[in-house]
Amino acid sequence: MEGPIDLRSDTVTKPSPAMRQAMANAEVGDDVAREDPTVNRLEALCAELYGMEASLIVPSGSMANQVAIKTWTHPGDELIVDMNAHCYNLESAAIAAISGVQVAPVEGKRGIMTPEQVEARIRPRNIHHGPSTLIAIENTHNRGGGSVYPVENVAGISEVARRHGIRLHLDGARLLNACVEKRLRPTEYTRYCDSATLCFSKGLGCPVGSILAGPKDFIEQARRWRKVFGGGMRQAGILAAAAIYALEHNVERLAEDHANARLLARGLAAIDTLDLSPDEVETNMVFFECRRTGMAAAELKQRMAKAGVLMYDTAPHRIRLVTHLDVSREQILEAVARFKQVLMSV
Ligand code: TLP
Repeated sequence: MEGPIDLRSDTVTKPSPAMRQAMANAEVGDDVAREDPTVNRLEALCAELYGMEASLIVPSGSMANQVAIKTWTHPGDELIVDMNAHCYNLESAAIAAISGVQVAPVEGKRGIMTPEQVEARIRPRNIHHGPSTLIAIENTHNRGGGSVYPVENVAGISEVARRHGIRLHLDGARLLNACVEKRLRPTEYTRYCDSATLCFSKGLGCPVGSILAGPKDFIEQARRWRKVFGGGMRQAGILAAAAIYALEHNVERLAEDHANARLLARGLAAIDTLDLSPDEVETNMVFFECRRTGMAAAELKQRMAKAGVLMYDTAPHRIRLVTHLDVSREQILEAVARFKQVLMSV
């Protein structure tokens, strides 16, 4: 087996020869002038996929979320999110730095908030408070363990949002993982949301690119903020071609990543000193606690790297492993075997 088994993230996937071919063949133009036919095709396709009026290509999932937050809010507003949300924890404090918005965090269960929890965080409209103007949910939820939002929760949160005149944004970086797992169309989630994202450079295997979808006038304003952020791209059709290729070829196969994650979780759960419940693995992420190995997560990560298995530590005793299209079932079994070797030699 060549090279390390890279389970750090599905962001590490590399474009396949066929995807590169699609990129090489892309018809391109200047997308800032809206003249790139392949970008225009991707944006139309994604608007349709999400059942929304329009969509906008951006370089990253972080930019998709932050452009959405900037477009929906004003400085001094409040955004209600789960306390472990990516947009709040892992986007370099952009909510504060770029939008001047304060976060009202909710303690969700595996990243999933209930409508009641969200409603309890909505500020009364008076001089002492910044208005709650936006709610953001994440599906699948990264730090929640790759958890899938139940449609009832999304519907309930949307009902609360509408009743209070608040917008609902969906960080759908991995929405297609949720859809493939639950056999749902994306619109069964997005119909409840005012805006939603999708990332192509995660499980879908593209080198760069995300999409932000929403109503036409929102996307027009978002297009301006994208330019302000420095995200206006020129011959981006090369990237859009990869995304179109991924939508055509790499969606259904996400089920293989989920099966591999379950296999990995069962293998790791059989190791006495690792704490995890395979039942909690819903999509392509596996988290475990390593306290009983006697090692901090950073040390275990280093030892495993030496043994040729890469992963991220996400807390002092917590490790995350992610399956994706560049790791095979065989490599998953090999990774479990290497965990056993490393932990037996401690
Ligand atoms: N997540 C990355 C890292 O930032 C942790 C990963 O390896 O999982 N939303 C969600 C739910 C994400 O998981 C990520 C990336 C993003 C947004 C941001 O996407 P990028 O990295 O393209 O800015």
